[in-house]
Amino acid sequence: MCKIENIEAFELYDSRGNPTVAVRVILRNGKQGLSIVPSGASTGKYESFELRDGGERLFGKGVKKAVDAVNTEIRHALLGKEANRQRELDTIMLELDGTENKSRLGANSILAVSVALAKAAAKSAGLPLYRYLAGNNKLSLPLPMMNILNGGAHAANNIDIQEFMIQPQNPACFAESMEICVNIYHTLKQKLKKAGLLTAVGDEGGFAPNLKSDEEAIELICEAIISAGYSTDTVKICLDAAASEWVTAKGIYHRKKRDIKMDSSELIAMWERLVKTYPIISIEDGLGEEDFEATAELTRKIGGFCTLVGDDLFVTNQKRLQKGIEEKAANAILIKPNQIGTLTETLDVIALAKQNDYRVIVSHRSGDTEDSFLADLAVGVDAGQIKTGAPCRSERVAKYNRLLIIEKEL
Ligand code: 2PG
Ligand code: MG
Repeated sequence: MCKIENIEAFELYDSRGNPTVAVRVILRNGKQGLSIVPSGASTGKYESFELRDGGERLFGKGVKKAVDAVNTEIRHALLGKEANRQRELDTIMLELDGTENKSRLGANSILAVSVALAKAAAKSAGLPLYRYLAGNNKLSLPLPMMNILNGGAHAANNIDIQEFMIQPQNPACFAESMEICVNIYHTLKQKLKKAGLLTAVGDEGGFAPNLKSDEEAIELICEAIISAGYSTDTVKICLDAAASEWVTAKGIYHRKKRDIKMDSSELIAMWERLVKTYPIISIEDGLGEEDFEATAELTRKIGGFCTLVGDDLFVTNQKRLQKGIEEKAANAILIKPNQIGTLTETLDVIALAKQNDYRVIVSHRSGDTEDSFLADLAVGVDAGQIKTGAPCRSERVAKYNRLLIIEKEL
């Protein structure tokens, strides 16, 4: 029906100008799927392996080896197979790689093939991608967590917290969420300008000014919400601390840009204070990726009313999420397909999260591409939430625009 005629990989570039893997899958019936994979900056230690060339070319970041892996071994193993047998094909690639973390063939090559297969198979079935991914399950448009102020590893400013996001509560539809967030984004820009602060943007399209403190960023956003005509009851704040970037030893944190040293209990106390002071409803990676214990403690303390998201903590990995479930660490998981490396494993970890009442947030990477696969994934798995940057920089807006188009179709 939809036998694979050819698979071709090549090198393209991501939003930071770094090389990345693109794969085109061509079926015998002429249908095609193209996937371009993203890449992180504040990557988790337990993510699957991103294969890069090293050496001098393109600062060592070339992906010719990953491209070769697709064009030789992977292609050879998959040609002639049915593209809609996603689990079977992903398993073939996993076995072919043969390592725990995909370090032989690279999670970047494997994921590009995995997603391109789904795209081609969806076309072959005459279905929009989100519908193909959903099967018979429910579809829904997600609530955005929109990152409008960047710090940490995503900006060269003096802010340690990586992401300051806004999220409308109970919007009528996705288009309304967009409108609200866009109004606040532009209002924040005007505010920064007026205050003589920089309005240049960071890697995810949020503004990246130097401020007196990380808390000032929260205050500015609250003011922007109100100046834009909304209230902090209807638009809330979400943070991604990416605290693994701050870890210097077990339980010891150094917020380098501000030169503030803390231990886990001081950090927990800081988050408790912030959620009591500001309209913050979600904190991602509030503690380091090794610190399940402290994350569980934070969850005990504020998890009843605050979403606590594991990103570097879980790395879209079933085993790590299972550990989190057992230890009651966090109550939500960030889903980044390239942290794990196949679509099948991504869908499996989402299923595990849902079975255990963990909230699901589908996420981009700080180095992303025009590929809007993520939008279809969020709708197709009924994720509930998506995090894909500011309404600025086309690699971010591509996902939001795709969601607007899907909403029209539905
Ligand atoms: C994160 C992500 C995406 P990166 O930490 O959640 O926002 O950043 O892709 O750099 O890991
Ligand atoms: Mg994160």
